[in-house]
Amino acid sequence: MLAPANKLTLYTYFRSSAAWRARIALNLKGLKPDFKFVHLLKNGGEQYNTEYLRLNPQGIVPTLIHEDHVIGQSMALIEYLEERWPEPALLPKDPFGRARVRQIALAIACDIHPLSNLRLRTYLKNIFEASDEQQAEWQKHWIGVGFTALEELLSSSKETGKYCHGNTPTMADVFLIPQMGNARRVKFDLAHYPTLLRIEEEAAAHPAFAAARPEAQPDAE
Ligand SMILES: N[C@@H](CCC(=O)N[C@@H](CS)C(=O)NCC(=O)O)C(=O)O
Repeated sequence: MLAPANKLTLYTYFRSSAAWRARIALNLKGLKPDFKFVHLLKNGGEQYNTEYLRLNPQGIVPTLIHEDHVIGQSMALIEYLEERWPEPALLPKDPFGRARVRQIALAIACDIHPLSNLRLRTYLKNIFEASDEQQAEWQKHWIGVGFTALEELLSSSKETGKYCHGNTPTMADVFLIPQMGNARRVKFDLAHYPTLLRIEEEAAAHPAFAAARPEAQPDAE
């Protein structure tokens, strides 16, 4: 089922990996939102505009609007899509499987991604005078800690298939692929993560993932 285009609006920024998650999930569900672009660097960061802060007081993207309801936080908005448009399912049916998929997604959303966020890097720079190289080292360190655990989790489980859980994309892949993109941006060495690389390659051939890539976005620079 497709939502009328004028009823779904996504506030996004091409480089944002959290918005990238939302774009993948929308594509997988066959939903076509209107895009509103929030440039995180221009004009002191458009996420800090009064108008945007009214929608998302955290000053972060993505934000989804549906039927006049405003939903922030990528996990919350993707779970919302899953509940409103259950097919194709991004969570398995069985409770253990659902927990495993959420475990993978949350390992990224809570324990890797926030440590690389723009405002955190800006703080490292402004308060601790961290250079660009030092900020990149910081990011690589925390990506390494998180990816080492994920590689172990995925490579040691029979539940892992072509994707993180089985042979079709789930919410775990929706979170993993953009984080792989972040890793590549800071030239993190992915050679030690064969399972993550294999899943990334699988997803790259899927149209919903391909269309969500930063470079495929209308606001890409
Ligand atoms: N936990 C949030 C994270 C959102 C987030 O951190 N978005 C970043 C871009 S990936 C952002 O808007 N950063 C703005 C800033 O740091 O100023 C979610 O999953 O939606």
